[in-house]
Amino acid sequence: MADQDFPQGNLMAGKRGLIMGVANKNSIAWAIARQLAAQGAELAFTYQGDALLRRVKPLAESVGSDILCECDVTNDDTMDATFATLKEKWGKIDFLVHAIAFAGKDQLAGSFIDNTTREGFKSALDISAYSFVDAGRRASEIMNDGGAMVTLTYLGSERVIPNYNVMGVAKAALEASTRYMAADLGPRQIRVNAISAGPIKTLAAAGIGSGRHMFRFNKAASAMQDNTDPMGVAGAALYLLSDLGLSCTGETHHVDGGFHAIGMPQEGPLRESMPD
Ligand code: NAD
Ligand code: 0WE
Repeated sequence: MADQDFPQGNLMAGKRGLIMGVANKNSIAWAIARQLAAQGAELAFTYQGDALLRRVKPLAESVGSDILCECDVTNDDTMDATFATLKEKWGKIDFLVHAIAFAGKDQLAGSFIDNTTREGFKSALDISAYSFVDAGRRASEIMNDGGAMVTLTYLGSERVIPNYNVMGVAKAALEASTRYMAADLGPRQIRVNAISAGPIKTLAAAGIGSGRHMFRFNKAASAMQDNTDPMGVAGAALYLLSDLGLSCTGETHHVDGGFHAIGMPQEGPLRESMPD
């Protein structure tokens, strides 16, 4: 049933959960879904709108999932319906994967101070940060004690990344929300963590102005001198969502080839990729 490229196991046997944020086969949420399915998890998926159903349906079917809910996180009716469906079909769930972010294109270029509008700020924070609080609360209401939640974040929350702008502010709010959620749900042994992934070629990373420069710079300046492999992100999600992750909560775990750990990169690779 599960994909060939992830070895089979039983770390998630008997666990059921919701995956939010698959758009296509390159989505980080899809790598996570395949990894969890390979370990015996039963999955349900949300998709953002009719346009994406065509892509998400075959993916869901390929891991044996028949629960597919349309869900726009800015629309309470679709959020209500998604969690009502899970309650009706399964009763209880064991985990939640949140891999959703959006800011208006006009908010992701040039000067942060000049280009960030009130509406742009509100919408980015609503879709990219509040949605985890909202989905997390709804999920917690039907989650078995001992369950877990994971969201995806990016270094732009901690450091300035050109053009990431209001998304960096949203990711800072998302990481702080992760800690507050962890505190609230800790007494029920529900763990809440974030994975801070390095740049990965997905729909959300496509078409960003400085894309080529960013991937080359990340490769050259990371400890491992390579770009981030979504398989590593999926492995981290498996750890955090399975019982391997016991006692780990409120954490932001970097999976970025060590980019975040480097203060100043070695001279060689950086100079070769960026000649004077
Ligand atoms: P992706 O485009 O495959 O996934 C983004 C998802 O967000 C899509 O499925 C889209 O439908 C969904 N989405 C956006 N607005 C929504 C809304 N209003 N309601 C419901 N869903 C909505 O790209 P991805 O890179 O896999 O992104 C997943 C997560 O990973 C995001 O939170 C992103 O910030 C994070 N992340 C990505 C990278 C990267 O370089 N690709 C690095 C670190 C973190
Ligand atoms: O979180 C992200 C991207 C999220 C994202 C992407 C888009 C593109 C299309 C949010 N909103 C939109 N809005 C759109 O209209 N990443 C971590 C990937 C990413 O995006 C960047 C990055 C990186 C890395 C944007 C600028 C600079 C670096």
